[in-house]
Amino acid sequence: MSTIDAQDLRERIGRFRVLIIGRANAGKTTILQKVCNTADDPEIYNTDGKKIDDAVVKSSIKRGNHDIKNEMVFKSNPGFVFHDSCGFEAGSEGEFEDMKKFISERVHATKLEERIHAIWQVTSF
Ligand SMILES: Nc1nc2c(ncn2[C@@H]2O[C@H](COP(=O)(O)OP(=O)(O)O)[C@@H](O)[C@H]2O)c(=O)[nH]1
Ligand SMILES: [Mg+2]
Repeated sequence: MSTIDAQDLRERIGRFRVLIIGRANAGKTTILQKVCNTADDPEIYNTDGKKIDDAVVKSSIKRGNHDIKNEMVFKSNPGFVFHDSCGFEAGSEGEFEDMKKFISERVHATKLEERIHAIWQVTSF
């Protein structure tokens, strides 16, 4: 029987990738800031690894536009990558479909560094 060494696994996956889901304003960004022990806004990168300008991020959030494939990274915790989804709201079938597609593509991604390693659902009361 083979065992997988935790250190070896960490090296193989590169960064730990988490999809965070919940409604807009559920407190997703806030809770990620807490776990990353930072008050900074995350940096957003597209799938090509290109940083998206902060002003562009802000204006697309305002328009309710966002791409689940974009990567959120806090400078304080570069070993973690977060994907943001607010696909659980009534009337956002498009977002929900994007989320399902993203999950089905990424849970079994051949490239370990592209795989999502955890899904975190944030509910608010
Ligand atoms: N009362 C309360 N407000 C919170 C909590 N977490 C976040 N907020 C506030 O709710 C708003 C939305 O939070 P945000 O983290 O941006 O939510 P996101 O849209 O899910 O990323 C912000 O004004 C936060 O300050 C919480 O636990 N309690
Ligand atoms: Mg947010």
